[in-house]
Amino acid sequence: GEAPEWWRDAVIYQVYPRSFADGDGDGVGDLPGITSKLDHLAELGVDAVWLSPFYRSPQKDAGYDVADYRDVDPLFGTLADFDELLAQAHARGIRVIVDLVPNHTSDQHAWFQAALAAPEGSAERARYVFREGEGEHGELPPNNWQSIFGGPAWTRVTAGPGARPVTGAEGETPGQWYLHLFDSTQPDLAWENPEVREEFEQVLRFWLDKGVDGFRVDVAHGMIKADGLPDWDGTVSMVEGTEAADGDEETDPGAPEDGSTGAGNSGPMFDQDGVHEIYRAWHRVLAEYDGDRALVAEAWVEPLSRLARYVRPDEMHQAFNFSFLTTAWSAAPLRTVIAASLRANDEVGAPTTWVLSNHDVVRHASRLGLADPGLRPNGIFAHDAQPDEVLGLRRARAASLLMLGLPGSSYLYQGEELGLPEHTALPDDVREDPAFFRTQGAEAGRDGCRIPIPWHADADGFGFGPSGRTWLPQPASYARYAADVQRGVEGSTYETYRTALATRRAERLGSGTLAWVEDYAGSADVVALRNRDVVVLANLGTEPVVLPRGTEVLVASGPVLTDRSADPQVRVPSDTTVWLRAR
Ligand code: TEU
Repeated sequence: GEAPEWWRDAVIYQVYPRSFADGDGDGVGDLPGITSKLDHLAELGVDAVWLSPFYRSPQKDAGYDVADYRDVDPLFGTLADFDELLAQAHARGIRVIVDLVPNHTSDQHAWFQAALAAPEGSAERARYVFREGEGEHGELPPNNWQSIFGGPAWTRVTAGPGARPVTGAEGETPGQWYLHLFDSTQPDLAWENPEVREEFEQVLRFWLDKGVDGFRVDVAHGMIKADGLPDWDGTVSMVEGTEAADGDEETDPGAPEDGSTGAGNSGPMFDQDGVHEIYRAWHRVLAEYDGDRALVAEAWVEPLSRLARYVRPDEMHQAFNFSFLTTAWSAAPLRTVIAASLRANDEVGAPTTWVLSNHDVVRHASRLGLADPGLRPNGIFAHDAQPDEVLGLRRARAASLLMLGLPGSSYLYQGEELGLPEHTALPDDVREDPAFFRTQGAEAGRDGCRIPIPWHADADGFGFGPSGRTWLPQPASYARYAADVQRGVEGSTYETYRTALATRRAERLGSGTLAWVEDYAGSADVVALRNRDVVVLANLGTEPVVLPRGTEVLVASGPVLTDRSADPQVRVPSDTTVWLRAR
């Protein structure tokens, strides 16, 4: 291709199709809606988009429950709509990455339906993880694993061919159990089975032949489970949080040198050595195609040196750095995690892949506005406190400008370029996330970060689509964040992102190298680094940082203060990041 290994320094924008733009007026976003907004993305200046799943699906987990990997769900359009989106994106120089969900299928997938129809021990059942139960009558699940959405990771079905989930009805004969690390409608595939491997290679080829530029691989640290499926007493639930989540301790000043934050999943269901063989095979499939197609791992693995195994030269190309996402808004831990990421990735020759928000976590504009300065690990999935919206936005812009100034690739989540906060007041009866229904926790569930995008402040549904309908209600405050009230307005969040992306490209920051700058501020609460000819300085302290006279500010995440003298002195306020011309 004309841009070799384009992904190394790319800015990639996550589109969550059901909430980006609605083309047909049913209140749910769709592929034609995305196509109609490609000019917004071109103007913003991103290199690529990653599309969350749009495949045929009963939508029990918003499309992460795939019933047919080779077709578009009618909710989102048709395969022809996809081809049009791809062509229109490519015409604008925007690459397209699609989501691959290999850990599990939908229970409506033809394979799972065939597995239920077939007897125990059949080839159809062997594509999934069916097991006999424990206890005298198999009445206990095969092991003690819990689902990430809460509750047991096993569901029992009736005995023999034509099985259905056991309901406890009269005359039912209970039989085997099947494994699901997520919802019971998301049965885990058996990746030891060569048939499963072959099928997914064909799925990769189907989309590669269409011309996609890569895949985001869902739960890339799942798939292979430890031999014998041993019991495990650790916590995997995304909503109950980890032990550290329960305490009120402040951010640990002695945070581990390896940058770990508690974001990693461990246990016999995650990060098993066997997954790497799968990625080596996929790497070879992608390498048969031109244009440097890429694989990005969604792997909640720590420490960063362990995560780097996913991006060895013959495996994936990128892996989201969730340790960075979960780091508190505090200078010392940020410096530590940045250094640890770059170190671990340099060792394998891979770029670090930064991200601050996605469709699974509380938007960073709200997360960083929580009173507790040391982000509780479960604050990324759910929170019960009311975030300070002004403080949150200020910090979010500062955090984003810090991220975009780092070498490597960065992912943006739709709406963060508008500064959107989380919807923290969704009524329970409109929520759709299965993670919420299984736990009924206050503010648990991920719907609040999946609200339809406000395009026009004055239109019904803030211009999400032609009918004004939106599948989730938007907070009234979204009028302030609509794209049309920010476009062309100096200092708006949108224009700040746009300037940052243009400057990042002009200065080639994505392919630069980092050197820490010690002398700029002398404050322990400042993160300052040099990348090529730019100094990135984030002030996380409470006092303004005064810059040497004559310093040229290239981009600022918020207003900077200048005195009235002839040779004005710039002061960088609290919770602000600036990019400066290095001298
Ligand atoms: O997410 C995997 C997932 O749930 C992690 O974010 C999880 O929360 C973490 O490992 C807990 O520590 C992916 C998708 O992004 C998500 O939307 C899906 O619900 C999930 O897989 C199932 O496909």
